[in-house]
Amino acid sequence: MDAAESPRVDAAVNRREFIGLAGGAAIALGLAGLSGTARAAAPHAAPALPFAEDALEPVISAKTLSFHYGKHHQGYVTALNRLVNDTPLAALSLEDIVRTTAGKADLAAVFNNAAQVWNHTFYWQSLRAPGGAPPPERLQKAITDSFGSMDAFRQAFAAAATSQFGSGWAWLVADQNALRVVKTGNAETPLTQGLKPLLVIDVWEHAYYLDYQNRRADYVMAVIDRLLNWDVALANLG
Ligand code: MN3
Repeated sequence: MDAAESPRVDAAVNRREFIGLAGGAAIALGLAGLSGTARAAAPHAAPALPFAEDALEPVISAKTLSFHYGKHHQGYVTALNRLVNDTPLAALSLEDIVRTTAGKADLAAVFNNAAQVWNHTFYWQSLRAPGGAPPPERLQKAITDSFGSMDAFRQAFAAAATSQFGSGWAWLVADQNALRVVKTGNAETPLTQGLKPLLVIDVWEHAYYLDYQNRRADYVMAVIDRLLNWDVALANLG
């Protein structure tokens, strides 16, 4: 345990007396892909990748996958477990930690690590081995109803992913009955914004720098055109 961090988190949590946690814990997950892992309490773990480390080549190399999953994702898991250990937050599921700590300055370290664990697990599930098959018909209709055409969606998603300044994420989300593209900075996640995430692209430099260096747009277009897991998006849409 990190002696410098845990007492501070513990004190912040105790001051709050966990008002509102019962409500947070009662929120249904609603996401097909994350239901098992996101509902488990500490110690948290990075779920196994849904594909082999070389399965996304040549769009994303095995070397990138190895570092991204094995070092970055795992690093957030390790930090999160250290931060919540011996605090009341240890009893909460990953998703409830994200919801409970969002927007609270004194719990920013917990939020950042918990949300990054959640976002990365969601990112792996958003991807599949290079393909190019169009979305299932129902999802295609939802996309064209909201964006006008598949190509307009593609352009909107790419624009969000390439225009996010600095580190962050580009998301396809369901907002009530419409689909939207949104971008979030650092660890921020639409999970806490009343939106239902369907797909995400990680645009932190660690996601593409070994393969694309500064060419984020090339990485983004390759992911959009070849790696998006439409079946998972449809399952998340529900
Ligand atoms: Mn990442």
